[in-house]
Amino acid sequence: MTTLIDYRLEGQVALIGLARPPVNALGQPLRAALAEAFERALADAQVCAVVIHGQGRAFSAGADISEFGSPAAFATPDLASLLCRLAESPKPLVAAIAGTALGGGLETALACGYRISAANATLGLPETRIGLLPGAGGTQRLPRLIGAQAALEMIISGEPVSASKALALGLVDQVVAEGEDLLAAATAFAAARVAESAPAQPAWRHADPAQGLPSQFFDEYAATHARRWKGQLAPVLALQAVQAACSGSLQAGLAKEHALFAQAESSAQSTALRHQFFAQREALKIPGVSKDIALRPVQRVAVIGAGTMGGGIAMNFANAGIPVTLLELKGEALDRGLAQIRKQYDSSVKRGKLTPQQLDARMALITGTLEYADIAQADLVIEAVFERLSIKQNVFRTLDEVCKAGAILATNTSTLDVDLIAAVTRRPQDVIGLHFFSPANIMRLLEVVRGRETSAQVLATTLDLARRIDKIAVVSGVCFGFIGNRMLEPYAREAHRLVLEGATPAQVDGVLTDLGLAMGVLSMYDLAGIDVGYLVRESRREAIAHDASYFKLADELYSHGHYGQKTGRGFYRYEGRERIEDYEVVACAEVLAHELGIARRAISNEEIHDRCLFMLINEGIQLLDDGIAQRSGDIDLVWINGYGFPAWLGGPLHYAERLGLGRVLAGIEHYREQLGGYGQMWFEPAPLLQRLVAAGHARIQRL
Ligand code: T1G
Repeated sequence: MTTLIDYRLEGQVALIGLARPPVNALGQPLRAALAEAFERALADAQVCAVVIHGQGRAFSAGADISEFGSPAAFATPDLASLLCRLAESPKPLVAAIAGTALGGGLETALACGYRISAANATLGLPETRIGLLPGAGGTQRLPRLIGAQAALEMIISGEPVSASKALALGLVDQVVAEGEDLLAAATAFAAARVAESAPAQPAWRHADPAQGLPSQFFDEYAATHARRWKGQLAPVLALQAVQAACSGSLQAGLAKEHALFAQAESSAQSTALRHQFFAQREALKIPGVSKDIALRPVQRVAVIGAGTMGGGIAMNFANAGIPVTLLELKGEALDRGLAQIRKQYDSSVKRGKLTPQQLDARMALITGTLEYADIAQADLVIEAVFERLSIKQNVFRTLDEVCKAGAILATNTSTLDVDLIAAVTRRPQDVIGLHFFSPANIMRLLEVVRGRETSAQVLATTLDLARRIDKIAVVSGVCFGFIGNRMLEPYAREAHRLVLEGATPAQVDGVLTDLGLAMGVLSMYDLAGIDVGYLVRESRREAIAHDASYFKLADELYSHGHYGQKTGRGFYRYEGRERIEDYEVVACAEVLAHELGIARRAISNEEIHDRCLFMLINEGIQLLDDGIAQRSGDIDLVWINGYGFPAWLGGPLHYAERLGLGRVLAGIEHYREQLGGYGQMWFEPAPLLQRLVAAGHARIQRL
């Protein structure tokens, strides 16, 4: 028997333990070992029942995602066929689920006649999150076990359910209380089935999974969710698979599932989403920093500044059960900040996202103060005051005086130089940037900005803390705008300039939202505030003074007090939440273009796509070459989780690889020639892009 399976007998029951750390991913070697152990149990006359369980922290996290896109994914024994073999077992099979049973892991449990779960286990079919659908019988067996509607919800949402919910659904037969021995309970359950001559496979509870559902159920479900699925393939295919479970035999349904799964697995969307899955885990690996490095304990946090950002940041810690002290200079600002936090929690309660008890518990974790002395014992302090260097430096001088030795001092700056902030303290090794994205309690992205002197321990501690508060952390070096906002500059420059050259804001934004972005960049400026953009530009006017023509329209809107949604007018007019094209903006662009000597013309959607996206991509490649970003996947994560870039395109750099790096370079060189002086000034291909194309590389990497 291989080391991948722990096989032993308990009386007449064979125990098959999946033992492939860390999560019993069902790669080909584990599949083969499971098949061998199963056949051994079947052949042993002494064995009357079988329990399958997982060693370590998971029953099984499903198929080995790294196999997809290669023949290994379907290498014999493929999971679907193996599970059909298990499902035909003449001896009762019991799945003993501890930790997590996800994807093919849950499908393995579904192929067993019975399922016993630990009370704190979670069970789910998250395949749509990586552009797939359950491909080993889940879309056929789950509906027959819990009904088509409940099965569809689990499969389309990808959301795991708790053991108690699974029991209520009929997904598991028994839940074993915490502290009780799951394996012993499962073994006893199996022996009891034998004693009562129970069938190896009980009859399906929902032999007709759609019974009781309206005839148009699936069409109505698709119509209801079409907008949210915008452009995504996996949910559509998953729905077709579940529909097949309601209109034919299990065998026919399995064949249909297999065909749909093959379509999903070979799709560019699934490739992109699987890239994102691994990129999220790679981002936490820091070259030169051991994953076993000792971390500093972070049990108490303080936030300086109770404004929108400070309040949102504080909520992250309360949500994770970490006490947080919110410090302000003035009482009314503090009261306003605390009231805003409570208001946000209240709305979560109204939406059913939070219970009143949870609201009270979270508010109890947030303490307001006007005294720096009250944060002297904090393990981590996050500064979130006005975005001006001198103001932040004063705060850090105070923190340096007040805070205990070893406290981590973080700045939430979005553009300022973290090294200049660290330099005013006597402990630059304890200073780091933690750039939260607004709204800070919602957006999952956290740019962790590593200063020149930030210690490895401080960096590793903040990355671990990011995980605790459910943020997707990406490490950035120090430069203007770090990774996200630095790439936003050229991307937004092209959008603004294109409006001067003849496109309308709606046309520019439409190209970007048609690609899948959550918002077009001009709508995004209207949301963030044209005044905010203006003030950031003002803070670095000398850096862009040589040609700020592209922002003249935004400056003009600012001068008229048109700040965007907050004033009801910006690049668009706003009536309530409705965004309406404003032809006065176009007229203003015409006047400015004339003054700037910019010839106006009809602009194609292709030109908008190429200029905005290629400049975004080019800056990302430059960031990689500069060492500000560690790897291209990090850059993709920033734009997916901070700027609404479609995850099913994998992020801007993964998208560039799909377009072809040669096409991106050719496009940049084309506009460099086509756009005269403006093109010469701004369409400078990143040297790394040129080197990658010259060397024939299809993947973006440092050379
Ligand atoms: N395949 C390959 N590697 C996996 C994996 C998987 N399914 N799950 C985790 N890993 C690796 C991960 O990359 C990391 O590696 C390490 O394990 C620890 O993971 C046929 C088609 C289970 C909740 O989508 O959600 O089944 O970085 O850091 O935070 O129908 O892992 O250490 O080198 O995430 O404790 C469906 C994916 C697959 C579940 C644990 N299953 N995994 O979280 O640890 S498709 C999933 C997770 C499928 C079938 C279909 C989480 C977790 P490294 P981790 P964690």
